[in-house]
Amino acid sequence: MATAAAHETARTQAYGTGDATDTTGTDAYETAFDAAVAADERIEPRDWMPDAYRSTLIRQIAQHAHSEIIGMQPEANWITRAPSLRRKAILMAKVQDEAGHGLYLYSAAETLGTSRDELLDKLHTGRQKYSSIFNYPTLTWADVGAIGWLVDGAAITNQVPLCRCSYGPYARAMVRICKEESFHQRQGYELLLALGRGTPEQHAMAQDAVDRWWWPSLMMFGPPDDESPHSAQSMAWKIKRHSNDELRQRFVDICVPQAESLGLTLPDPDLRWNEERGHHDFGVIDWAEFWDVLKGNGPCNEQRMTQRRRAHDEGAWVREAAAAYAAKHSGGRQTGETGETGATRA
Ligand code: BYC
Repeated sequence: MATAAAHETARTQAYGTGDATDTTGTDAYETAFDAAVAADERIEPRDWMPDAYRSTLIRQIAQHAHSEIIGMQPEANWITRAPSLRRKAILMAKVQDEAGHGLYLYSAAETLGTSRDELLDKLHTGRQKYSSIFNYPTLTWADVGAIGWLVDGAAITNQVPLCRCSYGPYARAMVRICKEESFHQRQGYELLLALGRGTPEQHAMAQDAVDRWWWPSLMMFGPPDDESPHSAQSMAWKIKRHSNDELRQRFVDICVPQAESLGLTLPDPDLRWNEERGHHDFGVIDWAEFWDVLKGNGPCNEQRMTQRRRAHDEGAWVREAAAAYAAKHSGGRQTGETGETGATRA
């Protein structure tokens, strides 16, 4: 690990002129970048960074942003049928939060030199992914609870370490997202607790939802470490702080006592405490199903993408109106024709 003083010298040499786009002296830039990562400092948008670091971040942040906005669909499915005004208000707030997370994340990706239009185009044309989890259907009201408890719980486990990601804008966006996800997780837990303590039918509905969401939630952490092409480099760059399998294990260990408190069982006959490892052993994940869902063959892939493209097309007038409004109020400071202001992309 570089000392802080060595890093400071390298950084001054590289960035001293303030012109990080200068292509001469790339070695010094690279040294400064490596030193900053080694010293656990944040890389900021104007800092020099390797092209592959930039493209890895764009890939991951875009996939994350897409997951947030596609993730609104399965839950929004239940807003009109929430069983009480209180539950409806909570669910609406949660779904709205997910839209907000998408906005923070698209903004973080834009600091890397891409645009939201470009990223959405890649999503709509299948060139970028979103999380596999949102290709499963929400069949009953209990699914809202299972998503909150398991899906948001998995998201928190994965995302808390991202608050320490080496790229500043992503790390900072994650702080607020994790706080909100924490609220989401608790509402799901509380919802399942109410159902679990309710009538036998309500308990059975909660159990059925957990049975269907458990394995897909474990898949959210990505493929096993030995089949994860990006993990090693992303961890070396401190984008990812833990491997997929480490986080998956952490999640299983968290969920087991919570399931007991809920009075629900996790659908895995191989799940048991391993004294030697200090962790729970768990059964084999169906990776063929995971890769199949990624290829577009999950139960809801087509429905999610059709709905996303339709929402985008139907929102065109909002984007146009916002662009016209921004142009009108820019007082000649911008032409408005590219639509490249925050206000133009509502
Ligand atoms: N689904 O080398 P790997 C949420 C892809 S929660 C789909 O391990 P990486 C929310 C991966 O992209 C969900 N694709 O990749 C919660 C790569 O494909 P490409 C979103 C997956 O990036 C509640 C290939 O498989 N969270 O937002 O090092 C309500 C090889 O994988 C999945 C995030 O995105 C998957 N489950 O690690 C609403 C968190 N897993 O790109 C919303 C940030 C892997 O080469 N992301 N792939 O074509 C991450 O932490 C990492 O990107 C991952 C994957 C751990 C997911």
